[in-house]
Amino acid sequence: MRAYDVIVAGLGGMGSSAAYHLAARGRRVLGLERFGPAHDQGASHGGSRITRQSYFEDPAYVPLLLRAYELWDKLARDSGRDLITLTGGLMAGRPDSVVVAGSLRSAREWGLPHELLDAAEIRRRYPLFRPEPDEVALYEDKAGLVRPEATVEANLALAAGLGAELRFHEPVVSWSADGAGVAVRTAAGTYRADALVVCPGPWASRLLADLGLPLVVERHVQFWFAPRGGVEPFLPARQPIYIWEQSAGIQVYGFPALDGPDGGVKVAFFRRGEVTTPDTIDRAIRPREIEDMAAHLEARLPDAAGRFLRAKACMYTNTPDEHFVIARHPAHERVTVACGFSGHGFKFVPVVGEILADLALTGSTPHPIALFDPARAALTAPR
Ligand code: PYC
Repeated sequence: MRAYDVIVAGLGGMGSSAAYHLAARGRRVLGLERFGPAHDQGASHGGSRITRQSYFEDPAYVPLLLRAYELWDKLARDSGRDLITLTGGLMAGRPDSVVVAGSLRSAREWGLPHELLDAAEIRRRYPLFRPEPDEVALYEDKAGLVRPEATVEANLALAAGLGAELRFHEPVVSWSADGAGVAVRTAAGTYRADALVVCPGPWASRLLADLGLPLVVERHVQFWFAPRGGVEPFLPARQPIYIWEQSAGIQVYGFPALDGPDGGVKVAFFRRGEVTTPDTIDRAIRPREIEDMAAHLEARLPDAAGRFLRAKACMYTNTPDEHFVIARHPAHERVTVACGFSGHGFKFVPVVGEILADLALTGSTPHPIALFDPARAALTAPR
């Protein structure tokens, strides 16, 4: 059997990017994926994902975002695909909400261009939105959206063009590592390589069970509605992406109309998932869920609350602190792991691929990834 330098287990957003970066560094790469290319069974589908730089989750993400933006442009150029669109973004809520206060903190700490809009100014610039009188928004023009399926396809095509062998519909059953290398078993056989990168998405608890990470998989729903008066006011030139923290901590996010007059606008609740597993997730959409979202739109973005078009379930893999896990495996220096992206990882895909290639090939990375340590207190504290 052919020998590989690195095996990448899981070819969603992060794994496809790792495969591309490793192949671009001249390594013999084998990529293994349980479904087909750019599938809709995990966390890398739905046509759009938010990107932004004034990062409310933690200012430590900002340098990674700055590098990610460079790599998004490069990936789009190298693949000839339309992968990133900057529409500007509104991070809205009360001044002390996580979304507004956290975004402002990152913007100030890193000197990122931004504006703070009060409710009257939000209404004046973006009359589609109905903020409460005491709500405000941080606006940043570097926010926008990235295209998950096209990104995975671009990474896979570039990796394959550089000689990576990509095998689909071949789930990894188990892996082992010792001083001599790694062995990865699938239903079709056992593959050997010098190193392994594990990007399992929601299947992390199975493929990385030995790490004992307290990961929780959640089912989330993305909805598309036809705007009442047509898509014109919702086109990307007029409508920014937004994350809006409303009363009781509910966060809603949404996109402009991306896919022509019949594509509708996409909206979703951010931190309002239902605990599930990749084997048991209910992919059917319940009438109650559609009614809930329609009622939310009616109150806050009424022109978007036209006909329900479609909805799609996807999965988040959450860590307790909602920060990622990216590291060399603590017990196996030939194994690198990336998981727990907690519903906000896709915008980092190109830089995570770069980091995983660094870790797999040299054991370290110049990127600041201390926040993603699997040994951090939030992941190891008794619960
Ligand atoms: O990835 O930035 C993000 C995001 C916000 C809401 C849902 N995802």
